[in-house]
Amino acid sequence: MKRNLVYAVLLTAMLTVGANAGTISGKVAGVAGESVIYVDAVKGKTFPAPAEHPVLSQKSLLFQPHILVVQAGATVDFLNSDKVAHNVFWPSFQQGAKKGPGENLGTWPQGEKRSFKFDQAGVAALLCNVHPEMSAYVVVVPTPYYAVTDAGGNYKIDNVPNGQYNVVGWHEGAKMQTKPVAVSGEANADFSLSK
Ligand SMILES: [Cu+2]
Repeated sequence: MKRNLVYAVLLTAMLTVGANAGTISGKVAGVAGESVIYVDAVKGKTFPAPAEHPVLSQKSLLFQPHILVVQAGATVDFLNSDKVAHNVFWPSFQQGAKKGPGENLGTWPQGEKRSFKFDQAGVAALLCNVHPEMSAYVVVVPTPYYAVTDAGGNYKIDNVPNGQYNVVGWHEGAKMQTKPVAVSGEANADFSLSK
């Protein structure tokens, strides 16, 4: 009898946890290639900086990946995997409509890396001053609730606490778009992005 009661309490607790979070999914139209969709803020919550260092390589004369999404506070390792020297710089750091100063991390040879901590949300458009055709983006998002679209433009963000949010759609060639989304179970937000 006592044991059944414990099970009942546990089951209720598990169901309650599940019911307090949902998903945001949808489709991004109007653009080709990856878009980044993220929850802009969660009221009353701050998120600790992730401990792991995502890697953005310079490999085969490309930045890989082309779009790296990290949470604010993350340190990114820029690793040169080519036989030639590469440079990494970004002329500015875009935060919404505001343009902050950029950075130049310098130029370094094969096998070496430089690290940079992205404290604030925003977008760094990376360039290499040795190879003008190289370009990439570090998209620094303010919450752990983000996703990158698949080849069909679809995305899904899991485990979003129930609540009311602004969800942002970003694409390298388009204007950012923000949509209000209410999460209570499964929520949908489609975007149509353009220049
Ligand atoms: Cu280069």
